[in-house]
Amino acid sequence: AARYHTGWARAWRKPEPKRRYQVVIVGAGGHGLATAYYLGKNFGITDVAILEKGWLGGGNTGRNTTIIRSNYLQDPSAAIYEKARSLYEGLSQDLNYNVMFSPRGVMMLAQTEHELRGYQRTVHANRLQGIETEMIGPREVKRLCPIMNIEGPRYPVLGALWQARGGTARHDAVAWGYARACSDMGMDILQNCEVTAVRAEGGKVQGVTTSRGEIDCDKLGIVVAGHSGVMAEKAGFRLPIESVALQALVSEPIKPCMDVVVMANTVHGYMSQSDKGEMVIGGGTDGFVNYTQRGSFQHIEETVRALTETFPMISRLKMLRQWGGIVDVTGDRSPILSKTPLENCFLNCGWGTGGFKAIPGSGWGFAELMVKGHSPLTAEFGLDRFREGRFIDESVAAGVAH
Ligand code: FAD
Ligand code: PYC
Repeated sequence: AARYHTGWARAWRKPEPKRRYQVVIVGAGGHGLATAYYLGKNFGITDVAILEKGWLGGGNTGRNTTIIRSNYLQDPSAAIYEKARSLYEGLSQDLNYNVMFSPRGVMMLAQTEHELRGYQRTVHANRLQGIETEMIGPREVKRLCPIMNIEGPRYPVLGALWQARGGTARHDAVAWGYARACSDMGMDILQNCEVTAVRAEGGKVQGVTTSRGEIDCDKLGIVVAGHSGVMAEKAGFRLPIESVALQALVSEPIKPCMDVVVMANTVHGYMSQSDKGEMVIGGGTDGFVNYTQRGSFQHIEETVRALTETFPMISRLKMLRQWGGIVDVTGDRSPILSKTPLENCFLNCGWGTGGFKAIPGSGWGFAELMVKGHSPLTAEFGLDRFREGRFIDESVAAGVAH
């Protein structure tokens, strides 16, 4: 009999937990795995365990709509998102794993005068930051995306913030590529391993208690996105974070009809087309704190209504699947990459609705922070900013999902 798809080597090992590691990372999403990868690649630290309560990439990393861009307003954000975007460009080669990075261009539609002025300001800021973005007019919008209705009915398209080098990547592949590379370096990825307590002595982290036993470590990195508040409580401190559901849906696959990513923040929806042909659609967060990986029904209706205005041709498409993720949102819509009140315990969270695009840059900077105690990429994103009122306001860049 023919033997198809048998005898494949595992992409990553399935080890038993050791009693002690130099570094333990909690959370095998993109950010946790990238942190581990750059600990190994940039600093030669490979005595690392990545603990995951479910399956790796099963959190927001495997649930997001994969938009990659770096058109943020403030300098510290532009620096980390652009570092990430530029690392994405070479990531398939770096990991020897096809992450299907597709720099197809991302446009954020301006449909009010206020939005137009906001994006013009972003373009000026991006120019000073060395990030290539531009304002384009309605005619160019229509040329780049012929299926769009630029005339209304409620809000005509006045222009768009365009980043030609933005795009998408395959979300699972990003997690899988980092995971394989970490495993190849000798790191242990421990799935079905939930951290239930953080152990400390004299204000210093000692290790964690998990569903697979006690694990000690010199340094602990907490990278659990929507569960950051829960984990922080276990470590003995509180976070200025709200966890809310953000959802997405995909249509039946159709022939290629759209080769750019479009975000329509005023009407509150965004869309791109996957390589399979499905229209990938998303909208805003639920307006209340929750931990469901579903999202509420009214958002599906609102989002689809918004997008049928912008793209009338999707009105006859069948929607195939809908899902949600729990995103960790801060008041200034910027992430937290920080030391914590517990010595040798570090925190990477608050990426909210926009952290997929940041994975390589975040991992790069957070690994440096964990090793050296500081990193130019993470310096402004400490927890202290909330005490000092030094916010990094990215509410415009966070855009459609808020
Ligand atoms: P996750 O991938 O969620 O990883 C955290 C992991 O921690 C999880 O696997 C979880 O199981 C694990 N964990 C939690 N608690 C414990 C515990 N106690 N013990 C062990 N493990 C634990 N971003 C963009 O840039 N572009 C987009 O287009 C975009 N679209 C989105 C659309 C949706 C519907 C959603 C939900 C999010 C979207 N995002 C987008 C945001 C992006 O997905 C997240 O910011 C990013 O994936 C966060 O990655 P992470 O690695 O921090 O988190
Ligand atoms: O950060 O670009 C983004 C995004 C779009 C939809 C959800 N997040």
